[in-house]
Amino acid sequence: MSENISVLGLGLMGAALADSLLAAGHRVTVWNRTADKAAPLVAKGATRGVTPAEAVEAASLVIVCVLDYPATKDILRDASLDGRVVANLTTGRPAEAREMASWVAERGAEYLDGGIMAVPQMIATPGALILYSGSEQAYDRYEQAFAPMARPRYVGAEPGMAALLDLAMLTGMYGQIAGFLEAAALVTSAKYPLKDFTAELLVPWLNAMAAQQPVWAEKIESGDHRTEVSNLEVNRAGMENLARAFAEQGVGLDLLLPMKTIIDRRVARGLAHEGLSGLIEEL
Ligand code: FVH
Repeated sequence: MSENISVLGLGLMGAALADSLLAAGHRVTVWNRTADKAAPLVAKGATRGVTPAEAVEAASLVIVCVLDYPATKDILRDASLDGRVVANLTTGRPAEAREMASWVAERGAEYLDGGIMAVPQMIATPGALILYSGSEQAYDRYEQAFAPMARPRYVGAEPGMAALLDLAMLTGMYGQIAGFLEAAALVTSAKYPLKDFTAELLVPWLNAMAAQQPVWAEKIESGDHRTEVSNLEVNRAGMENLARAFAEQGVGLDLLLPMKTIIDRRVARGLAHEGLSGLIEEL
């Protein structure tokens, strides 16, 4: 079903979102602070809103994707939101999403907050995901309309949940990047070909380790950190070994040292029999 959708914010991400909605046959109105960024979309059939208020007026679903939440509010302040659904796909904190949900509700609209798990080039491809939280009624109404941008997934009525899960996924990513960079520094210090190491050894190993994470999640939820794999004493010795080997190779272990500190602390507390999942109790 073709919908009237407005997209406010045509940076790299907003433009990709608007483009995917146009390609799916929706009637799209666009607005951007720097007006000329709308031109390529207008050439493809989008309508240009001269002001944010005019763009909002044109649609029942208003998608916002700008730099931050203060910019989102600036844009929407003079628009008549009454009876509309605002889907704010701007990246922010859970507290900002909750505050924005109240602000939008005061203006008579339903609110969805979104976390985009994709870069602009991934929009409209199978790997892209957008998390939504907030009004379930609004999500059900527009789930089909969201689909061309990225696979939509509703994560609950609490408006801050999409932002929180977005941050959690980024946290996992940063941890993985930290591990990769340390591994790469060690490998290059020995002049071993990094591309071979990465593709042939590291990636399969990380995939096998990642497959264990649902088991860890179960342990964390149950609070039972006993392990049949390797306890904290084994990991303490392993980390000690790692730290010494890095020092001998002349490579810093700065990105991983906080983990070693926490393992040492937990072992010193008499919890050497637990597995690594128990480290969560220290956070
Ligand atoms: N690009 C990415 O890979 C990430 C992926 C995950 C989600 N993010 C978030 O998406 C939001 C927009 O990011 P973007 O990539 O589109 O960023 P830019 O290309 O830099 O465009 C920024 C747009 O925001 C407009 N803008 C900034 N400040 C204001 C303001 N005060 N009032 C109105 N609009 C404003 C800007 O307008 P202009 O500079 O073109 O006039 C662009 O439309 C962001 O939350 C990412 O974290 C993207």
